[in-house]
Amino acid sequence: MDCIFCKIAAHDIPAKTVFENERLIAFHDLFPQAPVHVLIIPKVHFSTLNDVPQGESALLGEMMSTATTIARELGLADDGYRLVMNCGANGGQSVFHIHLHLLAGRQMSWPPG
Ligand code: DGP
Repeated sequence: MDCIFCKIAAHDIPAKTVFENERLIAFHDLFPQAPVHVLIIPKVHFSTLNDVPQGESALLGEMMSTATTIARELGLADDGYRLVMNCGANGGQSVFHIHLHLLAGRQMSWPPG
């Protein structure tokens, strides 16, 4: 499958990795939208949130809790940060391998664009 994030997960193409275990890998976004912009992805391929079966909900929870761990480790927890997962075309998703955005280092606005 020609998926850029599968290739990053397999270490076939480089990324600035900040966390890795058997199920997840997290790395800096190539086109950062904030001073800190990290992507947390599962190593297994799901194109969108719609494709994640209920039985895999623990994986989504682990992505979220890993984001909080990374935020703490990068010293972002006290000032705050934003976690975003875009789903599908209207959600603004451009890479079709699910990923959680961790954005920090500036004041976020609301509503998002
Ligand atoms: P989204 O629009 O929610 O699908 O976010 C995809 C993000 O992936 C976007 O912020 C840019 C980032 N991205 C795309 N290609 C690469 C890549 O090859 N390496 C890294 N590190 N990030 C990428």
